[in-house]
Amino acid sequence: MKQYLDLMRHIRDCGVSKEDRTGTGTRSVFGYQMRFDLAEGFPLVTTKKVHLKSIIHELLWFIRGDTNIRYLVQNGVNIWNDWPFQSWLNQTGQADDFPMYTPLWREQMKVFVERIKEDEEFASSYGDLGPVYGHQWRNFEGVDQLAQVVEDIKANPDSRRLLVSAWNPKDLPVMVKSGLPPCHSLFQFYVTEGRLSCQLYQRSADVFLGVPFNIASYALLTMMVAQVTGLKPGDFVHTFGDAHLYSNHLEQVEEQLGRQPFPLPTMAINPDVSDLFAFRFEDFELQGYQAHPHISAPVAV
Ligand code: THF
Repeated sequence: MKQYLDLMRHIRDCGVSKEDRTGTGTRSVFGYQMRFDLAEGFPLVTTKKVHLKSIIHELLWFIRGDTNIRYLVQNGVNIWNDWPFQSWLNQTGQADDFPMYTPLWREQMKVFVERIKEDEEFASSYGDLGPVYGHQWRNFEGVDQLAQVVEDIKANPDSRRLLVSAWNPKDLPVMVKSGLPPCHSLFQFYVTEGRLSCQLYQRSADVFLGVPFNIASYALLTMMVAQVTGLKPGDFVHTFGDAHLYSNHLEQVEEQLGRQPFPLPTMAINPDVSDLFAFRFEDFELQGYQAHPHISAPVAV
């Protein structure tokens, strides 16, 4: 995963300081590209331990077309909680009592998450992120783009139109209200010599926290789509718009840049699954993952 360390180093050394929506402040570059040959191993960052379980559940959640955090929290995945939690605080007039990131705020988050798990009605009122990834992949103005692209890859592998867009201008106002407009906005498949490659255009990237998740997630999606279309996984190409390091992640970045990467792990996928929509968590097994200790950092909301 030299590619990932190179990206962090590039932003640290060549990035300019830029204010952002969250008020945190960033160092940022515009335009960058990384490439991972999936035959060389599964591209999971090794210079800090990355929680693959969250990544797999999040991807299965996208593929289901689900947009409610209930499935995630019921499976112990907490990466999407900050947004609906903060919006519940705002809507119910509690925001002033629980200032963001304070211990009190964290305690109240637990209360919120428990209610999402236990109370289905509460979850449907306050756990939905709006028409985010899952919705756009499976139901973009009525179009099931994911099912369609799998059929298109099988029927016409030479096609140059194998795209899925999560960027739906019509839905942007609602997405802004309930969460975020999609950061990983568009992806395209490409087939040659029996290999399936995938390129992602990510308009905005939180390089320390989000990007290790994004790389692993799209690498896994590429392997899954390859399996169900009878192809071998090719390259995952990761293209960025605004790639940034939040100013409150810079110490963690230095620590990580001082570490030596380990050899990549491999990902074994149950070979019996031939339908993209039939994968379950148990169908994936990461083998030989050796990683440096986890480094934690706050997520900017
Ligand atoms: N917003 C911001 N500011 N950063 C992001 O990375 C991000 N995402 C998604 C949507 N908005 C974003 C959400 N994805 C973590 C990881 C991915 C996320 C959000 C949060 C995170 O906190 N990771 C910790 C904990 C891991 C865990 O709980 O399993 C980590 O240390 O990796 C980018 O798509």
